Amino acid sequence: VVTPEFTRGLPKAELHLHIEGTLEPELKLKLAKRNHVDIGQATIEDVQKTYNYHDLASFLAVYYPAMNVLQTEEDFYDLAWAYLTKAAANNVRHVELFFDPQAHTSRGIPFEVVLNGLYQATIDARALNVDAHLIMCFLRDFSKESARKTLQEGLKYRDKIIGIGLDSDEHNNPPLKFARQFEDAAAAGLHITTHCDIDQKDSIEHIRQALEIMEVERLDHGTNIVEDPDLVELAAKRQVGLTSCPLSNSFVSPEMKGKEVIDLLNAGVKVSINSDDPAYFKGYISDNYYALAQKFDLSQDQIVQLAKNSFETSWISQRQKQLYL
Ligand code: ES4
Ligand code: ZN
Repeated sequence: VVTPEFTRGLPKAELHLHIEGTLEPELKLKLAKRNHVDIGQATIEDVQKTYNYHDLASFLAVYYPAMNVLQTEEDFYDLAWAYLTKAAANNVRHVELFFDPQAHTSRGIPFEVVLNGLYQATIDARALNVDAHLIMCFLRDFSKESARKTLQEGLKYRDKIIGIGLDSDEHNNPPLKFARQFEDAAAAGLHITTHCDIDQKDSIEHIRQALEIMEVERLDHGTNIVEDPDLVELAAKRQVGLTSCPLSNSFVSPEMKGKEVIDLLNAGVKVSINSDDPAYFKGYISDNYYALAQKFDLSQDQIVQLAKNSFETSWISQRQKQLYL
């Protein structure tokens, strides 16, 4: 049987984690005080009371304003360090974490303040036996001109970034809007992935664009792909990684897309389990594995396969992968 101890002890990679989504109420209050930012909440209970969301838009409306407390390089370091110590405690050996530069540059925080703080934490994480890397995301509800400028900034720090992602509000913001920026990023040797959030208006069309036209290496969420057998076959053939996040899904879909995850496992698609925004969705990565195992009665073998998939679809070298597999 699958126990919480089993899901915690299993060596795993985390591939879908927004570092801003790891901001716990306690650190939020501490940084608000340190930076003299009035967030309108004084206690942990006050903060938690604002956590009302039932869809992507209502979640993002809580999520972005909270980032105002992040001001200095030290703040970004502290945020990432807090997550990385939790990752180590969950036996996460490898993490590729998302950050949203535009969520900070758009409110006057310099790009390098964000990057330097986060990057230093990834260096220091080696002491925790966690191999950590940064994926820079474009906010898809911002213009492609803004994404172009953000990519230009990011390329100044090419060696500190492993890849490019696409997140935020998907409604009327298809992956193809950023085809040019993804092409340029790939040409610079960056890996590429995109969110295809669950049950969006044009889920299948967005997944199709991402796989057939932009040739991304992973889909973040992406589990609606089961509605199109041809796309499932393509994802299996190309070994595309699908990064599913059960507890995040549970806020908008009671079955957490568990049936889809099992179908994808059975179809040979490299699906993995991740935590998305753990401070907001009530659980870190081991909790996500456990919640899914409980609800769908998964076997230890299925859990091990999901963890294997996380290493296989990670962006570490082939030689490094063999250490884990
Ligand atoms: C996100 Cl669940 C989700 N979807 C899209 N963008 C995001 N950013 C943080 N969490
Ligand atoms: Zn996400």
